[in-house]
Amino acid sequence: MAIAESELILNQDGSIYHLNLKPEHLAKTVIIVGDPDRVERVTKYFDTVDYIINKREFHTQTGTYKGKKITVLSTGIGTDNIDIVFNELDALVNIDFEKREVKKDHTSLNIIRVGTSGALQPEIPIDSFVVSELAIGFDSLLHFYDSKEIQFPQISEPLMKHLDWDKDKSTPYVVSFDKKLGRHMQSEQTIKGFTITNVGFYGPQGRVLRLVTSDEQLNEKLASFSYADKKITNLEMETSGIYGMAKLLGHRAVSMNAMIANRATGQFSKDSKKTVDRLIQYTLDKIVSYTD
Ligand code: R1P
Repeated sequence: MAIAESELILNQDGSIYHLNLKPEHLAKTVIIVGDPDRVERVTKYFDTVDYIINKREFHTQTGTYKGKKITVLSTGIGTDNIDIVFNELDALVNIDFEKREVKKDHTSLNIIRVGTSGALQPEIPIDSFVVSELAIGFDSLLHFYDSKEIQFPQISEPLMKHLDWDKDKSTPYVVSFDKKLGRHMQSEQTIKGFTITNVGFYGPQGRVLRLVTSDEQLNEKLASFSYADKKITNLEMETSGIYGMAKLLGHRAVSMNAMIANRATGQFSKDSKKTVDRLIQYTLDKIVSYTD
C-alpha cells in the first residue's frame, strides 16, 4: 500500500521534507555532526564536494574523501532531530518515492556521529576521544517505537535503582553501537564509552545557573554507577537516539565524541575547535579503511 502524502512528505522537487535531499544525493556512508558549521570543517578535507543543500539546521554536503563517497549532515541538537534525520535518511534508501512503497531490498547505511561531549569521570582527559559502546537514553524517543527487543533492561533497571529515579521522568533505555563498525573506529587513541544522552544541556546535565534542579546529586550518582565494571563516561544529547533508530531501521551506527569539558573537574578545553578537528581527521581516516 502506498504511504500517504501526509506521512511521507516530499517537497515539490521530489526531495524529502526536512533534509531536502533526493536519493541520488546521499552516500552510503554518512557522517552526522551537531553543529551546521562543522559540516564544512569535515568536507574541507574532501577531494571533491559534489552536492550542497541547507535547510533549517540540516546542512548537507556529499563528496569524496580519498576516493570514498561520503555524505556529511548536521542534525542540530537533540534526539528529537535524530528522529527526523534517521527516518528521512532511511526513507531515502529504503522507500521508493515514486510508488511511495517500502523497497523489497533493504539498504544499510554506515552512520558515524562526530560530536562534542562532557566527561563525567575525573580521569578522562580533556580533549580525548570517547567511542560510545553503550548509550543510556534519558530522552523518551525510543519509547514511541516498538523497541523493547533492542534495549538492555539489565542495565537500565539497576541504574534507575541507583539513581532513585523519579517516575515523572522518562524511563531510561539502554542501546548499543554497531559492534563491527564501532570496533573498527576504536584504537589506542580512543576511550571505550558508556554514554548518557539527555534532553537538555543545563538542568538535565546537572548544570546550575539560576534554577534549582530536581536532583542536585545526579551527576555524582551517575559517576558512581557501574555495570559489569563499566563506569559511565560522558554526557551528551544525541547518541541514544542514534543507536536506537539505527538498530530499528537496520543501519550501522557509532558515536565518536570529543571530550571538550570535564564535569567532574570543572575544566573546559583550551582549544575545542582543534580537538574536534583532530577527531574529524581521525574519523575520516578510519572510515576509508572500513570495507562493509
Ligand atoms: C550541546 O552544546 C551540543 O553539543 C554536543 C551535544 O550532544 C549537543 O548537541 O554535541 P554536538 O557538538 O555534536 O552538537
